[in-house]
Amino acid sequence: MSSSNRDALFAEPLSQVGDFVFDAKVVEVFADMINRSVPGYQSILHGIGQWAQRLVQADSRVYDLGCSLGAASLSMRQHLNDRSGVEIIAIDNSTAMVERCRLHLDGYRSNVPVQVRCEDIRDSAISNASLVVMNFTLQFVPPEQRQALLERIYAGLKPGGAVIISEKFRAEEAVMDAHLVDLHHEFKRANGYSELEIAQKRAAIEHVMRIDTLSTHQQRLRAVGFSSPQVWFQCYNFASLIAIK
Ligand code: GEK
Repeated sequence: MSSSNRDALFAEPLSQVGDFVFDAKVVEVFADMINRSVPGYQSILHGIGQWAQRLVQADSRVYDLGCSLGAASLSMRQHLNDRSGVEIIAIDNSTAMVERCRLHLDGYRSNVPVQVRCEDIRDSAISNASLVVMNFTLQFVPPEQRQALLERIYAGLKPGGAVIISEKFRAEEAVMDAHLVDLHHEFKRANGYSELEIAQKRAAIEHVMRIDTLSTHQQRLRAVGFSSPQVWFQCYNFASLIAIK
């Protein structure tokens, strides 16, 4: 990776740390940022591909909501070459992300079509879906709007279809939560982030990324109709859940 694609957005002291936005500057460094910040990111992407291989039905749609540069779509596409009539719909509301995502996906050959849309996922139509993925996206939707979004996802899924939700989460117990947060910060330090970068990024993200506990996620999934939401991946305070309709 060239040094210009290395995430140094919070490396210098900022007089005022504004709210984090997914703009062109973030797009430039996004791959490095997410790999060095999210424990297990590559394992989750691989797992999403494996779930797609198991659960995606012929002649159905797959949604990648909050697709960023399309990493989850790419992983799923690699696992779906044998499936007929499948279309992936990748959606993000950052124009900078969507433009780069299209370029990124065009760089790989596949017989599975991917449509990239610039939309707010709270307004997106979801239908004939056999898999809906929100890989670290739901945490950016205002908490009071999360259930309505999941209701629409549930309604748009075919029987046997599934939703995958990966999130940073808050542990129920304060002491345990402090340990997990600290372990995550150790992970970031080990990946080369300074104390200043960790502190400034935390300040920038705290108003835009509002995290739930895992039991809140599971209760919400049950409330909209999913019967047995399951955590299939966890590393520190990052987890991925799957729920089948
Ligand atoms: C990956 N899934 O690499 N509508 C559409 N997009 C949104 C919305 C919204 N309401 N809110 C946030 N986003 C990706 C990583 S990043 C996670 C997902 C992170 C988009 C936002 O623009 C950004 O691209 C993405 O959700 C979140 O597998 O940066 O921590």
